[in-house]
Amino acid sequence: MSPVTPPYPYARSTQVSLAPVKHAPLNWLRQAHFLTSAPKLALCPPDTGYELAFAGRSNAGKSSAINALTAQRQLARASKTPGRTQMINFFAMHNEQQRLVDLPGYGYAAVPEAMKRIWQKELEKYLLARQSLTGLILLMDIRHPLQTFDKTMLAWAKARGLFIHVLLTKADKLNRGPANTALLQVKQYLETEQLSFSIQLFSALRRIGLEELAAVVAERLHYGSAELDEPDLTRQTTSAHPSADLAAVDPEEAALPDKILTK
Ligand SMILES: Nc1nc2c(ncn2[C@@H]2O[C@H](COP(=O)(O)OP(=O)(O)O)[C@@H](O)[C@H]2O)c(=O)[nH]1
Ligand SMILES: [Mg+2]
Repeated sequence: MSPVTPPYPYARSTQVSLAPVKHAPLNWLRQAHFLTSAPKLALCPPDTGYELAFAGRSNAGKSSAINALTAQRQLARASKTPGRTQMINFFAMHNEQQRLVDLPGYGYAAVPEAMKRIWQKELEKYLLARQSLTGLILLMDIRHPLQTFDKTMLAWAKARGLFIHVLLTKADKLNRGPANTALLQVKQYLETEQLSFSIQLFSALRRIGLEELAAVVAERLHYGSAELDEPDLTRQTTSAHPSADLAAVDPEEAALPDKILTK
């Protein structure tokens, strides 16, 4: 991957024929809908297909990120209603073999300590045992990264060799300089820990890094693979440029944008 590129403002000049690639994953993600909630690993939906999990401490910006990513104001908010907060929430694409998972975070001590421990255990079980899990998106507030919860999640992901993509959220809260400094500091930590990862700045509010995140999600959920192909009404099929249509369904072509840093 290419070196650090400032996250904003966007000035991405691409060839015309690449435009559908840029937008296809975000269009596809609009299909996301609530599938089910599971209070424990044993009650998760069948462990088939592809799943990508979002984790972060409460207030890290997880709901906002999922809502921005799927262009739905309320999708992840629904999981905020009492009783659902401590559950694993599943959202499916049109094809239910492609799922996003909202993992419970911890924080505001509305939950007793013993309960938190039980939850921690379930989370660990999910991360270590779930076969359809293809990666972990770890969200951290750019102003307070690498808290205990984050390090625990990273350790579990590492134990399993799970793909890790880090979002430094609320990037709009910092100017470009400090934001990039934070990005490099976290990157350095992850390298020191010998994790295999990619990392990016993100802001749901300002839509910073949304396309980059969508590309990662699309890749992890095997978007566009023939095996999972179903009619997708949101996908552009009429293009004046023949190569554009090809590119829109070819995941190889939808390579990760250059604003993502990898190890
Ligand atoms: N400035 C800013 N605030 C954000 C952003 N994303 C989330 N927030 C705010 O951070 C708080 C927590 O967000 P939420 O998505 O509910 O976090 P969650 O607990 O991780 O699901 C809310 O007040 C959001 O409005 C962002 O990109 N920029
Ligand atoms: Mg939330």
